[in-house]
Amino acid sequence: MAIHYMTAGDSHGPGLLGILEGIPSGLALSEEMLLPQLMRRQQGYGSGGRMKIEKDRARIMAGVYDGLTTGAPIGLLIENLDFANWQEHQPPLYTVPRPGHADLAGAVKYGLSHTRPISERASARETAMRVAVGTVARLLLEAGGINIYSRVVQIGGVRAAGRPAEELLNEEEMKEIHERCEESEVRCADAASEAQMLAAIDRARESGDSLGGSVELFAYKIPIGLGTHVSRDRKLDTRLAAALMSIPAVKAVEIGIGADVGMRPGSEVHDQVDPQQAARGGRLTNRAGGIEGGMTNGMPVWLRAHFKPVATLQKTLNSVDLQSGEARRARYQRSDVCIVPRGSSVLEAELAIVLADALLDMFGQDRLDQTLERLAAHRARSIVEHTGHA
Ligand code: EPS
Repeated sequence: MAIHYMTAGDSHGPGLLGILEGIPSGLALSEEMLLPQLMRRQQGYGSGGRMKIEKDRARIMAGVYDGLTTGAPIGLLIENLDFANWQEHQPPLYTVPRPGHADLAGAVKYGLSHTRPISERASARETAMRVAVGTVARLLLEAGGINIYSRVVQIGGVRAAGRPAEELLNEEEMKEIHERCEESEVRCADAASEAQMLAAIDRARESGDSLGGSVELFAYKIPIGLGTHVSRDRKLDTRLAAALMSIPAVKAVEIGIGADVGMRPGSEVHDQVDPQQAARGGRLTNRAGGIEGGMTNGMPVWLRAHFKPVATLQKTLNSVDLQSGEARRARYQRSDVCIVPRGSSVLEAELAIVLADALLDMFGQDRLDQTLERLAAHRARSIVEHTGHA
């Protein structure tokens, strides 16, 4: 597969490191271009006090010359501003793991009598670097005319009203929905649902609880054939599910109508082909989420991801002291009540990485101008022009 990336860094350490390999030469890239997405990740109703401390900015350490990528690995660095606050008073060493977090299994696995090294690395702080890396992938996709959008569709028990994702075939309509989401503190396009979501987060905060929820992701102008049916690890579904499930707190991913496929007959699941609708990708419906047989089919790609509530609750849960083995309540210091609104920018970043990866697999990854030429030529061919060679 064409690109891969790795991060290093702890939540309260000096900073986060990222290395992204495989981006072609010739993509315009600057620190300013990474900022808007990093800022989006820091916003959202239900965020904790830490987001008032951090002002995420990624420094470009390698892989860019004269404002253009060189084809070499791109090195990024985000400083943790909170690091300075812990220099005199180190945070306490917690010995009681939080249910729902990596604390307990990590302490047992790595032989630790306290959870700090585990909670530092399992922290969602790492997602700041994912967004920086994902923004590079996103800029590459945008150079090919491919844009990514998202909307929050559920927070706790509140499900948003609005057009079902399978009907959102038109990018202009999606743009409007996305813009309304950008104005909303919970990234929900429907005003009545938004008010209910805000109230649900307030109630959770007042009762010392936390809330999860669901986000829908969309990508338009996707060429036919990204991914492949030939091998399990190269199928696009495999790569999307793995990438989104790797985000902390994501517990389920659906592609297209997802779990609903088991409830509808085949005639109401599969998207019939209509050659007259070539301009709309050849289909009138998009229940498959733009992916069939591990490949994109030319329709918009859409997915749904589900976040669990954050594991750090003011209303602490029953646990065990790692040093005494006695029953104890989990610790609480500060936390987000709901990360779903800002989690959408992390989902978008991982979606961008997978789509950029598959795009470069198919159209080459040496230099961007060649990649885009091949993409344009592919798009210009009709189905018969593509298939008529053999
Ligand atoms: C996190 C706990 C909180 C979050 C953090 C993830 O940090 P702290 O313990 O410093 O209050 O704010 O997320 C971020 C720092 C971030 O940048 O998103 C956790 O335990 O996962």
